[in-house]
This record gives sequence, structure tokens and C-alpha cells, in this order.
Amino acid sequence: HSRLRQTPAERRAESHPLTWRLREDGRRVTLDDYLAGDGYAAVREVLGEGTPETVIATMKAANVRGRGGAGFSAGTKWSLTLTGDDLPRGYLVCNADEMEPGTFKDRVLMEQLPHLLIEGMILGGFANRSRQGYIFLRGEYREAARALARALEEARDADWLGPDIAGSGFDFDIALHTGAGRYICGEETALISSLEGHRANPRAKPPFPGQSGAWGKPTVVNNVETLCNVPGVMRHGADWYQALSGSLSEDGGTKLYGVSGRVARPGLWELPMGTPAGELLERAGGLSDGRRLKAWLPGGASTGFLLPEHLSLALDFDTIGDAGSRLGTGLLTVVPDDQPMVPLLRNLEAFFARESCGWCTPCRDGLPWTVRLLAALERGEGEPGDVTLLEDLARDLGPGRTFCAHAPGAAMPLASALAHFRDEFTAGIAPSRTPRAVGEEG
Ligand code: L3W
Repeated sequence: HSRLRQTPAERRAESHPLTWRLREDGRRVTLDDYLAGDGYAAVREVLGEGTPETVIATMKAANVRGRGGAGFSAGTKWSLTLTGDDLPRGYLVCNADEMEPGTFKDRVLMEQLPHLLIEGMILGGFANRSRQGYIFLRGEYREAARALARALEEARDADWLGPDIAGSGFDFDIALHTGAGRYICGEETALISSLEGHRANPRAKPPFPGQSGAWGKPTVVNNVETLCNVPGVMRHGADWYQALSGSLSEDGGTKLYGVSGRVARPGLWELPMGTPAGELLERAGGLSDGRRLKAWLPGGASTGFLLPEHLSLALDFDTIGDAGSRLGTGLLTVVPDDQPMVPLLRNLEAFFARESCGWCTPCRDGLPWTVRLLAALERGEGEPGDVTLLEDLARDLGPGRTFCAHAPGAAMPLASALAHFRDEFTAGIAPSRTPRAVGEEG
């Protein structure tokens, strides 16, 4: 699954800024190879001639949107740290806690091209007037941990990290912090709590981490892929970045898209932002063994199901948002026509229930409740009213009722599956059952 399907011949520096340096054999690109391919040129230029203000202005002009799933403007996020006199301002944190189901894009970047991330973090640290960066890495990503640790060592030895980087007077270093493999640690405020050594409970926003984050200091949290976009933007400018997506999308750049599920060639592709979903599915060889497409998730489990008729849509944040779902991480999961929805949803909601931190009541109690109802429907032992109850739960778990996006994320596939495939849920109601009494559950 976790492989880039484009060959080196298909990847060019001008059109594949994230992946053109990747080796055919999948081994890590060393510092020497990275330097031979224009590596750290953006750091040298920006630290020599730029200021935090110019870097942030370029990020805003390029319209780099966060690749962790929410699509928030990275330049706007960075501009939060421009105000205030205390120096250094705080921390730059790379969110490398990649655990969204079906998502494996950051892993490929970290295992094979860790210097691109380090370069992006140096630029982000400079823009946010930070001296210390952290990579918060998913605990199970052991290969990525090895590749990053080795690359950090190489960068330090060559003075790309540490005091007075490239003779610029800017000091910056990066610490690698591995998590304990909990999905909630990828939520930025829970991640900060975990980094500080506390339980990974999310905090209410505002204040946004950019205002007050780790140890009370301004803290910018960016996804791996977002940070990997920065060196290209700084080297070639906002117009170049916008041109990468051409007329396909208002958002600039390329995107690491992926496909998993019952397709002939699951994997990863770097394509212009706004590539139509159908084109991506074609690259993945279509559904395997003559199956037909029933539904698809655009970017991880915390997005809403779309249908075959939506395959013509551009895979960008606004287009997928307008269709009632979310681009999320941009790695599609396809559902074939022979896959029943109720067990699929039971499995997804069991994941979300297990990964809830338990801090907010709707999430702690509501998610296991959905799992019990779905399991009863799956066994054909549902009761009249269960489907309506699931619809109520999907609404009650939605935005605005919890500290973080975990429960609203879990509600999205549920609400959309109920909307598109309600009959499959009602089919699980046992004919002879009477409605269950209040307080009684499946
Ligand atoms: C300054 C404002 N900053 C928002 C910042 C905020 C955060 C970012 C997005 O993630 C996504 C969801 C799933 N001034 C700001 C501001 N910010 N308003 O912008 O914030 P938000 O609240 O829209 O979303 P979020 O809670 O950060 C939700 C995805 O995350 N997801 C899981 C993804 C998992 C992975 C993975 O494993 N690699 O990515 C779960 O829900 O798609 O769209 O930084 O501070 N006014």
C-alpha cells in the first residue's frame, strides 16, 4: 500500500516538488543526494535575504492550505506569531502522528525524504521566530523514526541545524518525540498536552496554539506534507506554486493522493491539487475483480461518503466540502458494491470509540452507543427506532458539542451512510421486535 506508484521517469522537479527526489528502490535520500538535488537551497536563500514577514507573505500569496485534513491557510496560521516582542516566540511542531485510517502519505515522505521535512521546518521556525522544533511522530512508525533520527544527525553535523545555521545568525534545532500510538494525539491541542507530558486531552480553542500552545508559548502545529511544501514555495515563489494546480483548483500546489480498498493498484500519487477523483481511481486501476463502485471516502475515516456520481469532482478542499464531505487527508477509501455498509460502519465507529480520550461526554458515551446499535443491526437484532436513534446520535455528535473534532469526525461517515444507504440499516431491524425501553441498549 504505502508506495509511490509513479516511476522516477514520471516525476519531474518542476511538476512533482514533493516526490521528484525519491529513489526507485524506496531507500532514504541521504544528505549528499538531497544537496545534489537543490536541497537546503531555500534555507540558504531565506536565511540570507528573507525576514519572517517576507516568508509569511509568500506563504499567504501561494495559498498553501494545511494538508493534515482541515485545509486552513498555513500563512494565516503562521502570522499569529508575528505579534509580540518576546524572543524566541515559541515552538514549531510537526504533526507526524499519522493515524487516519487509509492514510500513509506522511510516512512515505518521512521514511524516504526526511531532509525535505527538516528543510521545511527550518523555514517554518525562522518565519515563526522559534528556536526549537519538535517532530511528534506516531509510535508505530519505527522506520520513519530511524530515517528521521539519521537525517537530523546528518543535518546537525553539516550545520543545517544548531547554532548559526549557514552563517545566518539563526539558531534552530529539532527534537524527535515519538508518541504512544493514539489517534487523539494527532489533534493539535491533545498533541501539545502529550508533548508536555500530560494526558492527551484536547483543549478548547481559542486560544489557538499559535497564540498559546506548548508550555504556554506560541506554538505552530503543521502537518508533515504541509511543511514539505514550504521549501518549494520559498525557492520558486507563489506564482510557481499556484501554477502547479493550473485551472484545476484555486488552491495551489500538488497533493499526495492515495487510494486504498478493493482496487487493482492501491498506492500513492503526487498530482496537481484539484485532480478529479475519477482520474485518481483510474490510476489505481479501478476496482478489482470486476467489482463496481458503491461509495468512497475522500480522505480518511472522518469524512463523509460520496457516491460514484461524485467521481467527476475536483479533489480540493472547497469542492469536496461543497459536496457535503471533506477532502481530509486526500487518500481515498473505496467501497465496492458487494460490501455491506452496516459492518463497515460498525468497524469504523469501533475505531473512533476506542480512540476517544473520554474527556467529553457525548464522545465518550455516544460513540460506544453507536457501536452497540450498529452491532445489533448487523446481527439482524435491531429494534424499531434504532435507525432514527443512530441519526439523532450522528447529529448530537456533530460540530460544536465537544472540545475537538474527534466526535464530529466520527459522525460524518455515519450521517452520510445513513443518508445514502438507509435501507441497509433498516434491514437489520428484527421483524418481531418491539421498541426498546428508555435506557435499554442493543
Ligand atoms: C488561527 C483561527 N488558527 C483554525 C487552525 C487550528 C488548526 C487548523 C485547523 O483538524 C481535521 C479534519 C479531519 N486562527 C483558526 C486557526 N485555526 N482557526 O487551523 O483547525 P480546525 O479546527 O479546522 O481543524 P483541526 O481540529 O485541526 C480537523 C482531520 O483533521 N482529522 C484527522 C486527520 C488525521 C491525519 C493523519 O493521521 N495524518 O491528518 C480528523 O478529524 O480531516 O478536517 O491548526 O489551530 N481563526
